[in-house]
Amino acid sequence: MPLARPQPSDARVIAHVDMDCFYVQVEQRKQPTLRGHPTAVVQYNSWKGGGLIAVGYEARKYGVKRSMRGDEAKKVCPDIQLVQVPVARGKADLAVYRNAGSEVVSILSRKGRCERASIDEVYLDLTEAAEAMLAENPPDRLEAISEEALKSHVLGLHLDGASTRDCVRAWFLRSDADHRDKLLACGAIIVAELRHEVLKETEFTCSAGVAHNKMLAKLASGMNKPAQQTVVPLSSVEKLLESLPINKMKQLGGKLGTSLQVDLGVNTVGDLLQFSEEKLQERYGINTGTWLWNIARGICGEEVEGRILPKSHGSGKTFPGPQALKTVSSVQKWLNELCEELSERLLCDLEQNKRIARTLTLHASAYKLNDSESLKKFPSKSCPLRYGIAKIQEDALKLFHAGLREYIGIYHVRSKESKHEWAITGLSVSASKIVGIPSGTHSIMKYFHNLNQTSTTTSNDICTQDAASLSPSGLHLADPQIDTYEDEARTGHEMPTLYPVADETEVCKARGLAIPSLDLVLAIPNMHMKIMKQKDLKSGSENGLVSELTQSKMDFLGPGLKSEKQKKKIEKEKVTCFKKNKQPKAGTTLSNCSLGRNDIRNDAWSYKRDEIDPTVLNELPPEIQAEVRGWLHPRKRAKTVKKGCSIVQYFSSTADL
Ligand code: TTP
Repeated sequence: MPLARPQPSDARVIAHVDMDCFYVQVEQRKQPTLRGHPTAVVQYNSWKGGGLIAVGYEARKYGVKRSMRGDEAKKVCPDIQLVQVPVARGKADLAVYRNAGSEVVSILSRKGRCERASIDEVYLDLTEAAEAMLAENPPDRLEAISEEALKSHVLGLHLDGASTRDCVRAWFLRSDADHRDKLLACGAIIVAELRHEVLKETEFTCSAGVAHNKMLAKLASGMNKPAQQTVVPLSSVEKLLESLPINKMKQLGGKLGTSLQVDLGVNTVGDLLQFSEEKLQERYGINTGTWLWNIARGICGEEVEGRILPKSHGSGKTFPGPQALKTVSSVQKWLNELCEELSERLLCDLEQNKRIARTLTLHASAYKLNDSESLKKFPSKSCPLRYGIAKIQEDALKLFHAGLREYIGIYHVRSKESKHEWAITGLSVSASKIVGIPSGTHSIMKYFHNLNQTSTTTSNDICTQDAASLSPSGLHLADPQIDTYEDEARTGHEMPTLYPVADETEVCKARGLAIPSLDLVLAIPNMHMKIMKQKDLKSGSENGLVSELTQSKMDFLGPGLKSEKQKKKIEKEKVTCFKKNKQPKAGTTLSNCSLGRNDIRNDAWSYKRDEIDPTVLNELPPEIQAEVRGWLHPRKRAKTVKKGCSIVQYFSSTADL
């Protein structure tokens, strides 16, 4: 199906706001003596003066560029002040920049839906605010339009010999203007005001683009920098795109842009107009073809997502040249550092925003020594994220091993001679699929804190067993829990969840089960016992299961439950539970286990059934929903659970995929 075609007549007012040389401004605010001086921020790596990652506008005048190293920058601009990014754990610490970005976002989000697109840029949907202004206080009735708004660059404006300022003023005041232009004029006044507030409250300058869609707004915000804004009336779009080099368009800087140039001779966005939508679809697929056809006409239906918090958290480091990592232990050392930082940020997000992340991903860049195929990319790997520094570190290492096996091949990994066959030049861990914790689950906050304090002491849980099987000498090629990053979007579930992925999932992994709806396992503790029970009875290994579950559970719970007495109690409970269910049928209720009637007992804490987020259940097939609801509310249990539609089958059939 082609993408839904957005209407060019959509009279939306979208702004893209981008902080000017952001890291430099943050450093200049920290050290005001740097203001007005040519300044650049350099990476944490002093080789040749360090790589420049942000160059202030004063330094740009001398020809200093981001691609330079500090030494080179000093040659072209001897007065340049080089400031190193703050360092923590032997790597760049970007917290100060992230926090500064958040300050700006909180101001920009005052007038409409706000999407934080990166550390220093946001999209704003100002349609409602602009409509309201046009209805109540239109520009032609405004006594004075702010100086900042009058400095706007309005694309396609005819100057007619008058001063630019007068022409812009006339454009704002035109009473016969098209409704969409009037809305843009209101949007430009609002954005100028917001930028002024940002300057007043944070001392940061930013630039902006105001247009009818995200694509055009983004394009415009970079056209006049620093501290300026550019407006794109609909009538100027064709001319703007006509001569715009294809690689200036977001998403066309890479392979697609190169293919358009090489294969179709398309050099500007306007050149795309000569191709029919069918032709572009034939060549690049239905969605990409339609997207290209649309952008050639300045059409973009992408919504501004209401999201001021980051979509993911990441921590990474590069190891250029001789710093490349060549042993697993050196990789592990760095992974531990990166995971520690990631864990801190996750806990901070949890505490401040009550959000949890659900997917852990490892990315690495590498090269092979003595191998002609060394262009092969190190595959990114992901798995469900478990909270607690030690667990994140452990899982990240497993993901690394999984990636390494694929990168150099299992036999190479196993052979002793392969010791120095690879070198890692970059490592990063990220946490994504971040969701809010549903209200009414405050106890979870405490739970996470306890888990974090205790999990570092975990030493012999199921996960560790898996790590052994995943070690370079292991032969396990497939790990159902580990996905390639590319598959993440396809396999991920966006359901809210009550709990982080916990050790229970590791039990499933150890058993070779796929867990298609992990959230359900998490949202309804103990249900997994039933699932596992079914599987295990089939394979005739009940005892093994009980002990694995128990061990896993123990580690999940932390030292508070690690006394022998407590261990035995849990062991007994589980055995009782499973003995009572010797031949469980699909649909057997959890009340057969030693659970109370109104509270589902989890050994870490007790909670009310009402705390279970119903949206988790809504994601299941209807028959399964009925069954699960029956478990949660035994008296109201649906009588219509069909044979052959049990949760067990739902899981096991998918597990076979
Ligand atoms: P950008 O917005 O790309 O650039 P900038 O803000 O420095 O300058 P401009 O005014 O031209 O927008 O990047 C934002 C910040 O991200 C930048 O200040 C430093 C950081 N950054 C890196 O650390 N490495 C990079 O490769 C890039 C591109 C940016």
